Amino acid sequence: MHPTIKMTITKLTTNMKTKNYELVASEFSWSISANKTIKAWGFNEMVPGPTLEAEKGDRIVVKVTNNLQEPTVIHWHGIQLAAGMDGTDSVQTPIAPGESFEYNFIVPDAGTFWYHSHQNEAVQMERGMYGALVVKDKDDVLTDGERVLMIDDMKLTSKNEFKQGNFISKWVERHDGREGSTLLINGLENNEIRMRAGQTERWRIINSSSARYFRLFLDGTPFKIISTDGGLIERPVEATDILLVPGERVDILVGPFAEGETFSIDSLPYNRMTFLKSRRNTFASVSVDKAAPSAFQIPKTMRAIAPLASQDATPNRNINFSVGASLKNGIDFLVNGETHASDKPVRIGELQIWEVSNTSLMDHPFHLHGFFFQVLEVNGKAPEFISWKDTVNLPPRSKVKIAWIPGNRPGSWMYHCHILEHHEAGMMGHFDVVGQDSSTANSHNGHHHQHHHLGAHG
Ligand SMILES: [Cu+2]
Repeated sequence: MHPTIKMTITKLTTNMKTKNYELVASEFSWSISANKTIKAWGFNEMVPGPTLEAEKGDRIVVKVTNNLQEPTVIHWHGIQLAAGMDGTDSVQTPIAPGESFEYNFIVPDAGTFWYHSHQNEAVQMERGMYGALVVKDKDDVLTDGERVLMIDDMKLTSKNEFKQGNFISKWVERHDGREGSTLLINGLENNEIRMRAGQTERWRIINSSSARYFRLFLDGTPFKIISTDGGLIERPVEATDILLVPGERVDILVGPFAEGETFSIDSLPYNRMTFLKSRRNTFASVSVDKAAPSAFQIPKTMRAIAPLASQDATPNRNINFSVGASLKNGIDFLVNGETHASDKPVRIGELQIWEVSNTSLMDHPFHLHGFFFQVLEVNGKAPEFISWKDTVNLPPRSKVKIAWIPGNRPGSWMYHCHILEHHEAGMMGHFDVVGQDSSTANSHNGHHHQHHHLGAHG
């Protein structure tokens, strides 16, 4: 072995720590504002659940106990882990009421990730079954403070209940995804954030809503984008608004401000071609207290990201998201013309160039489990900056080309629309990551089909 390689391995092993966590899923009362209490479902009686923290390279062991009345399973959104730990009903038996399951994995990347229910999602996540997972790195940007902001909305009755409503509102929910007028940041309505003057903070923003497209706007105050789904980008990018689709994350630098300044955290209208019209909404307010010293430092280049392929690379797979009429359901949400589609396997180490087309007339957030990709182009146009992603928006009638390389983590994986109602209605594809022996692929595919029908999708 080459001496420098050996040294690196030794260093990684000695620095690695194990972080132990316990999450208990249950129903509990949660106050979203002074006189609004809901029957939430969540972790450790909090909405969101506790923020789990680790350093890049650490091992995380999380014992999840299910005290709900129905099975659940926990997905670690954005973590490049082994297939068996991905937390879907394709790779594990859901955790039955009263049972526990221990998730055990290494977090190989620094960034803003999250965990959430991947079972009966449109109900379990709507009620609060999510939390943040923050992975830090010693080479991170040095700021004066960090916050995690988890965006959500809830559709509640006048009695603060989660009723689905009549036939028409059910149909609208199936079509649009469930959006509600109760707007939450970190489980609270009209959340008030206080900053110190003269300081610059890192905000890790996670869109954990069922279907809402959150177009972040700080009253016109410019901010700097420094990180996306898969961690730091190359250089900070200044912006006054950014779209976060369900499942997506962005980290921004905010400040410095002068004492006494105030502004709101808004979502600007975004027309995703739904029945319900999008409006500008206020989610929270920020006020600036007296000054505190700043240690903020940022390098010109935060990290280098090598492109996996050129923009004109030829796709080796085409995937189509569409919506079709259905006698049984009125409307079906399809991948390659099927609900809960089976897609071909991919081989470890083989560059994937996927063209994902959306032939429907509405937007869909495409999420790939377990691996990061780079967006090469959207409708023939390269993105503004290179970044690592696990979730990307597919605008209506669009073609999005992505590149990624399957790492050495064989097993069952999936991609799907992150509008939970669309996912549940079938807008997903299963595929296997396989080694050189193609016989593995066939046996895994058979397993998929069987498992899919046993699962809780139907
Ligand atoms: Cu969708």
